Amino acid sequence: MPKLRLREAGPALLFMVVLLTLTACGDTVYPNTTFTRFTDLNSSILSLWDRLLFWGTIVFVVVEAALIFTIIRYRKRPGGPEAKQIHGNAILEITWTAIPAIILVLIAVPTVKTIFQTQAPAPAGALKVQVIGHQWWWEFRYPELGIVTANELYVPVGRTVSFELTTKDVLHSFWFPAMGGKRDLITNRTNYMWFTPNADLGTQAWNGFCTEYCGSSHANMRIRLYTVQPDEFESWAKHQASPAVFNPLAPAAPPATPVANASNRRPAVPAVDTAPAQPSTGYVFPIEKLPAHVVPQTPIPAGLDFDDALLAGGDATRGATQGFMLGGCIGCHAINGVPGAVSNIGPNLTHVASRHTIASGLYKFDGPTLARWIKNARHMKPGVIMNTIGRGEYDPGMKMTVTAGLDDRQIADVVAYLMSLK
Ligand code: HEC
Ligand SMILES: [Cu+2]
Repeated sequence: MPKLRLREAGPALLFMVVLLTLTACGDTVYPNTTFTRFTDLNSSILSLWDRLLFWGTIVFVVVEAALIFTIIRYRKRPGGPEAKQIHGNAILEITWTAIPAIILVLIAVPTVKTIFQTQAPAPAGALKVQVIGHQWWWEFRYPELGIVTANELYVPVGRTVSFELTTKDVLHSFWFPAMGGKRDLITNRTNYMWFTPNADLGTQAWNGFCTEYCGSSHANMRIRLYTVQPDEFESWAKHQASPAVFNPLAPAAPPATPVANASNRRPAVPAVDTAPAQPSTGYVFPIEKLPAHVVPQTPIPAGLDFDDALLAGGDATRGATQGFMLGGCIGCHAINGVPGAVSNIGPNLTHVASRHTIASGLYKFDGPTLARWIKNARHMKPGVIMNTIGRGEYDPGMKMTVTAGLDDRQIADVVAYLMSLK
């Protein structure tokens, strides 16, 4: 085998280094990167990271340079003299012990400081949000505001949000990379985390993820965050705290005016289209402002058919009074203002039509998707507690075909009802 000489290998090595460097270029944006300074939490973590990288780079360059220099300069040459035989060198040994010790102090002090800083209790006046993990979706409660919602989190910019993290079942982990470090949701324990989205962040949408393996749909347990302006948040919050907009099931109240707040009143005309007829009464993050990476791209799985023509004839009143009851939805879903609909086994549906996604960010919120979800949620998202409701559908959880359940027309009614819950 011919001997590889450095002079000959040089150009190839150089080429590889240049190629490696080039991979770092390009105008690719990484929307889910955590290397941002969009919150105080991320800023302090990033500052620490920068410092570690700085010292780490110096150590790497010095050590590698010394290594390469020694290898080349003192390599064995034909006919060269025998190397000098030595034993110990006090100065050298003290130096190479002292320098790492100093570097460790320079790393440890800011690390401990950052840990204390990010673990401290949230500052007074923070907005409290309870995050409850479920297999496989997120419940959000704003206890001071009387809001219970799911999977899409609204926070005002410039104000600290203080999260109280718990889980209904197994371990989960809560992470919006652009906003800061992740934190686990631990069974029988409450964890805390807080961050303040920068006041100049603007009205933007962000992705979040469950980052602790939690079962078959772990990868389908996503979250959206909307950082909005304080007045937008206030408008959203006020509406979210109100009972269902359309409520033919309200207990004995003046007919056709189910909502006490006049600003929320809408005529009791059922929405008959997949496109909701009524404008939203509170602020909702504008759908056209959603960047592509925040819009779910999951296709409906094959073999789940629904006659979309039926959606145009969906009757919201019938959906509320019949389908929603016959389908057993009331056993798992809360709708504020509907008697008996108080369960939190599934997401709170009071204002479900103000969300842009369903099933924990897995699918777009629209009529055809909702219809298929109701028909066979377990076919669309493996393992979900929500049973298959479409008559004649195979329920992959129960391993049997649904014989009771709802037919497509009844499902279209329920979809019309859900679409009216702005
Ligand atoms: C056995 C309990 C159960 C029943 C019954 C049930 N659901 Fe669900 N539903 C769930 C669970 C759990 C989820 C969350 C699934 C996930 O994303 O992992 C869910 C999710 C949903 C969603 C998506 C909500 C969101 O914001 O992501 C809609 C809409 C929905 N259900 C409607 C209905 C309707 C309509 C019925 C009745 C026809 C119904 N559900 C019956 C448990 C149930
Ligand atoms: Cu999870």
